Amino acid sequence: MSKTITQKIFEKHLIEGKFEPGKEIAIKIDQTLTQDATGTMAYLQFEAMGVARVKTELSVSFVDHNTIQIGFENADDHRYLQSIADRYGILFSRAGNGICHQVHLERFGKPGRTLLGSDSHTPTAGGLGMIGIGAGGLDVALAMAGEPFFLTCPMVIKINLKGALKPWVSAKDVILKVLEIFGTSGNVGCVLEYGGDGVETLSVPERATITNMGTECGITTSVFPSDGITREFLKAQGREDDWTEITVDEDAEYDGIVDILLDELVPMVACPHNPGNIKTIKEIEGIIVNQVCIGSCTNSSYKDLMTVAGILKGRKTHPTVSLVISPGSKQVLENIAMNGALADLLAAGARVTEPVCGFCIGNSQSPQTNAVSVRTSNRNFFGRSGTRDAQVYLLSPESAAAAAITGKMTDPRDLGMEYPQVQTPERFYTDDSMIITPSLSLVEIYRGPNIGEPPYNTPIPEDIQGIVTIKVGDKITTDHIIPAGSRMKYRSNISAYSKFVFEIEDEGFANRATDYRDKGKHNIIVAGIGYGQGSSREHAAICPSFLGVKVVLAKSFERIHAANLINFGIIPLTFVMEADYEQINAGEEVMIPNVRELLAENKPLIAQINNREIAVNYSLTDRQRQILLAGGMLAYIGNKGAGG
Ligand code: MIC
Ligand code: SF4
Repeated sequence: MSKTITQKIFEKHLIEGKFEPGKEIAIKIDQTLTQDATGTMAYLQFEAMGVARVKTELSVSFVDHNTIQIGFENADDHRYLQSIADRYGILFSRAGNGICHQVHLERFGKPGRTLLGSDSHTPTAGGLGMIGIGAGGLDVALAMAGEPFFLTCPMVIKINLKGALKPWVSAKDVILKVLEIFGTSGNVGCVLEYGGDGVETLSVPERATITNMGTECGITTSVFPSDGITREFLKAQGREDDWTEITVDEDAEYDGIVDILLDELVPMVACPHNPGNIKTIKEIEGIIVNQVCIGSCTNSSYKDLMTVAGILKGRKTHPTVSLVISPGSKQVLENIAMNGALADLLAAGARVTEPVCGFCIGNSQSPQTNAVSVRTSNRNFFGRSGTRDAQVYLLSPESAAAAAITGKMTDPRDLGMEYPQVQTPERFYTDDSMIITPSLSLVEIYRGPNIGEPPYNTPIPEDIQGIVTIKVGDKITTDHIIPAGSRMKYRSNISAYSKFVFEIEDEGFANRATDYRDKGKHNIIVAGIGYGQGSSREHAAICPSFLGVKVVLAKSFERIHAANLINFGIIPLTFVMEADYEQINAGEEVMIPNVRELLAENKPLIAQINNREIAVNYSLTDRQRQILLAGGMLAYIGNKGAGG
């Protein structure tokens, strides 16, 4: 039978179930990655599993998010992570070595393998022909302990790329087009598999831009074939031996096919405050721009920065624009330093930062009040830049460089210059000295005062006797639930971090929830469609669970967040009739009787609100119901034993 690339890789890794879309399957994970902001919690949970060393082929711990180091917290976290890596057999990519996804692509990714990462942009690895999936830290910890990863077997949709991109139009415009077609919700359980003659016109980092930002569609992952271009990339990294060919079989059947004509694409932009809010640059031309940020795991490759350097060479940044450039990795920075392009960027007035997430996560370079900030990153959620009223637009490096020069939104085709065609070196300068190999000795684990305890919840009670502590609308992201930016340094300290839950939506939430919890009431969150979009941060479940949230009742959930809620003992319930969302208000008392019993028997639930009754639903596997009943994954595996 003819097979898609997705099916081939999944089938090679199946541990439970069959490749039948919609059914639960379990797959073997070959590689894992963590980053520091989700990593500390992942490793605290890994330690609690009592496993002597990681059981994967390769596990890497990156430090790239919390590197600002105002106060001791970040540095203490880094040291904790380094000691854990050394002891348990994990490679440690030090702060300054680069953004996890870019470095993983350059140094570790292998076609045909599976990668589970505690970061939602782990699908970046799909640019190399891998299945890269984002998950909560606890699921990644389980994979490191040798446990399979459970997920719903995805449908596979082919994105048929035809032709070739015109000058000034680039990979970012392709993924912005995909976002225009698919939007940011309603795509749970799909893989986007790229094919067509246009694929061979795109290099691996360009493919990785596309698979990276595919995350914003809310899909399981995206994948490209592994072909001659993949081989060339790995050769330039000195890793040709890691290459294997993976292509789709002729006549393979897809669950859907969408054509994209590359020749017809034009420079695009995602407008505030959602990556699915797509226009062409021409439609918003002339808007005055205050800040331009180039970098992030979406667009910070050698090719991206060389293109920007080519555009800026001999020109100056507009006097009212602050131009920030964050290279994706030390490798990219070193290569552009050696060939002189870095000097061109500096001469143009760029503020070049160390290779980290930085501006993208809003923990530095927040723009001025009311600013228009244009960025090459992947998320423009409300408040994420660190400046509440900033208007953030997402676009390609070419369009960002054009705005840096003119001070306004500009279609780069109108710059009146020749497009700088970048030649990628046959062999990059590479130096892995910032990646530390573990000694596996019984080093003492360093625990500064910022390192807390692994989070446990209590089992699901007999009845939910609660109160609607907050009612929110559609497309609430994990950035709305628990902000990153300046608050992110508390990632290892749940009681401190929990004070900021829903800070952006409702500053009184945390106090109210604490008060209700202490009075013995269960907190309930009511939400619209696509609840929990965006980041994989499990803190968006852990912190509410710490505040006594037992139920989220929403119109629909995004995949990673729903899994995180279950892992931390919060029941994700949906409305049987979506219109009932209107029947329930913040501050109302809610009773859901016999939850424990009915959940155990997989029977429907009824929520009683004053004199009204609302039918609520859940779609949980046996395993997920057992996890909830136990009070979350740590309690569940405590009973069952992990990695044994
Ligand atoms: C993000 O881009 O939102 C993050 C920060 O990388 C998150 C992870 C986190 O919150 O630590 C993600 O994408 O998963
Ligand atoms: Fe870092 Fe931004 Fe990428 Fe998240 S999206 S991993 S914060 S660069």
